[in-house]
Amino acid sequence: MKRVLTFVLIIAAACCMAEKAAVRIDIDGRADQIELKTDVCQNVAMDNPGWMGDKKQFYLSAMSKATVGSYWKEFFISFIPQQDGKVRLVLMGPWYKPEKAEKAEKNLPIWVAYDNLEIMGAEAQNTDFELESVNGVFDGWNGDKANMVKGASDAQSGKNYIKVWHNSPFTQEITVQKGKLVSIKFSVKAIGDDGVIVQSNL
Ligand SMILES: [Ca+2]
Repeated sequence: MKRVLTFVLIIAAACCMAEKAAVRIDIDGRADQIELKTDVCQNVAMDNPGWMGDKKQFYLSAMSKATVGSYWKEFFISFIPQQDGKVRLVLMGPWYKPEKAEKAEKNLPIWVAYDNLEIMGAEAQNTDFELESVNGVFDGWNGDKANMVKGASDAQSGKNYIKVWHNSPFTQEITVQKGKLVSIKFSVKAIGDDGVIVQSNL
């Protein structure tokens, strides 16, 4: 009976995952000890997260206020670095574990797609994911090649974008300046369970 119930719970969790898709972007300034202060955001709440403890002033975490659907939606975040240096931009999905999951169980994938980042006030590369480097990953980015979506008719801009989840992000180091506002406009949509693209915008 218990096995059957567990199976039912797993199926129930899998069916709901695409509906739980949300923006999760972190800005990590710990390596260069760059303090980060949040500024204006749209459709997203961003702060220095308490779970980062005594490093939280070097870290920002942004989550969308509502879930995102299978159509592209635009978001905006901005922050002010308090020192010169590099910060790591981390594009991922929300942390998720079903309420009834055992403590030892790992969090589960909620896949989210990102495209067409417009970054002002910082030096960044290939923010539309249209350029590929010699090692086969989108130029300027670190991430799993399997998370690259190429030649897609449903890209928000161009032909490429990325799909990521909490434990499989795409990241890039961007160069920032003390006191200079950094703003990032970007588009996000949900991807089906298991990272499968279920619906196009066309
Ligand atoms: Ca693109």
